[in-house]
Amino acid sequence: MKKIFTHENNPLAGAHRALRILATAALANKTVTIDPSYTHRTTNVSPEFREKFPIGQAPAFETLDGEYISEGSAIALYIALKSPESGLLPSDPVGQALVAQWQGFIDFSVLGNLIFVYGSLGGHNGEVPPVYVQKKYAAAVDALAKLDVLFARKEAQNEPAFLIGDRVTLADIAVVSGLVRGYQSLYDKSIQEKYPHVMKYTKSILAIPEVKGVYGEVKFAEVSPLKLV
Ligand SMILES: N[C@@H](CCC(=O)N[C@@H](CS)C(=O)NCC(=O)O)C(=O)O
Repeated sequence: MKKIFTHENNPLAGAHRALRILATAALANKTVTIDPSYTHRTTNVSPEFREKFPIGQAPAFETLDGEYISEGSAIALYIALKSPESGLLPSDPVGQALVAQWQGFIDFSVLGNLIFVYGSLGGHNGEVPPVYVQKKYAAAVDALAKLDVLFARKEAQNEPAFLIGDRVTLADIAVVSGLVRGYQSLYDKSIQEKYPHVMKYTKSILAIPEVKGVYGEVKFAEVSPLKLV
């Protein structure tokens, strides 16, 4: 039905953005294909690509009607909007604003920090003072801790373990896609044990058949390459 351009079709290489889109599509009952001709830093710097996608980043998404969308969160939103019957987007303004809230939270407070740390560990950020890398890591863990408090409270009050209302929404898919990126490495066993409620929530979303069909068995990290000080 529609296709994405992405270099992130390998979950081991940190495919959180593509996986968020594919899991949304699975729940929305829409077929989205990954364009195999995409080559990162070749395709996305070409004039033809830039004309369609001025941001020049992956993932990028082309609809069947020839519309072009960048940013993983915007692409997932589009797919959810095209499937109102899926319930992925709440119908009320507050619910829709909360989806934006959770997408922003995971993109900036979790992924922004995690990706900076991964980039620094991989030597991609130049000379970064270790104390600054630590600060970013601590911020990513702090975001996880906040989610843990939320899900502990929901459990104590017998509320459903979803971010919005009593069913899975795009907010859950977005947040879990970012958390998985953390659980694959920096959110290691010691952190998983310290924040069990958000871990349980993540596993429950990953167990939804459509989501599992996209993610398969997620491998949770045992030991982080960085210690929290
Ligand atoms: N906020 C964007 C970030 C996308 C992004 O940073 N993409 C990187 C690859 S992971 C990219 O395409 N960078 C351009 C390049 O490396 O040429 C999203 O969530 O989709």
